[in-house]
Amino acid sequence: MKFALLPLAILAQSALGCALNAVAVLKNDQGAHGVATFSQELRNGPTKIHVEVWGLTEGNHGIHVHEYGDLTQGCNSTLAHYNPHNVTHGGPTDEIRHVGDLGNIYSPGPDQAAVLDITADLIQLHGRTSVIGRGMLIHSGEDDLGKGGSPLSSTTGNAGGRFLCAPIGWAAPKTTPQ
Ligand SMILES: *[C@@H]1O[C@H](CO)[C@@H](O)[C@H](O)[C@H]1NC(C)=O
Ligand SMILES: *[C@@H]1O[C@H](CO)[C@@H](O)[C@H](O)[C@H]1NC(C)=O
Ligand SMILES: [Cu+2]
Ligand SMILES: [Zn+2]
Repeated sequence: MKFALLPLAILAQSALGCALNAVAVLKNDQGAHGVATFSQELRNGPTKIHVEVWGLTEGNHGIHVHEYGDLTQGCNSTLAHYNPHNVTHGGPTDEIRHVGDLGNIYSPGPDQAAVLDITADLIQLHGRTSVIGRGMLIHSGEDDLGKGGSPLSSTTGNAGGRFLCAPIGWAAPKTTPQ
């Protein structure tokens, strides 16, 4: 009788929102700052990402998960876009893209919040390709989504300098509905 209740308990738990959560707190020497939050309900399911950043110049800025959360050389030591399947760079909805390719975040100007809400089906908090411990990165320029025709298009989207970065760490479960 006791064991029969177990699946019910698991169901009840997921109904209460047993998502895995992660966060990256972004900050740089030029006064730009923001937060990226990640939430994944189901293993192999999509991850909801919410980013809010201040201090970006007006326009689009490339945003990616990079391979490492290592900031010993600033954003440089996060190395390349997280790419466990060794494919070419793309946009966030392209079939061929890096796991870390999230496209661009649009800023209305440095004194206003730049906001991005994206549901990313390759970004995992569970399992072997989890982004936990990797690097969240926002660039000075726009990601051409692999279509810019420059030599860098197929690797970085030619998104310019590395402006803001932070490691992605575990965050506590949320107790309120999302
Ligand atoms: C990061 O790389 C850029 C471009 O190569 C370089 O200008 C900059 O000095 C590097 N920053 C650090 C902290 O190593
Ligand atoms: C990744 O792909 C490139 C180009 O297709 C290839 O040269 C390289 O050997 C591959 N790397 C790994 C680790 O498979
Ligand atoms: Cu990047
Ligand atoms: Zn990429």
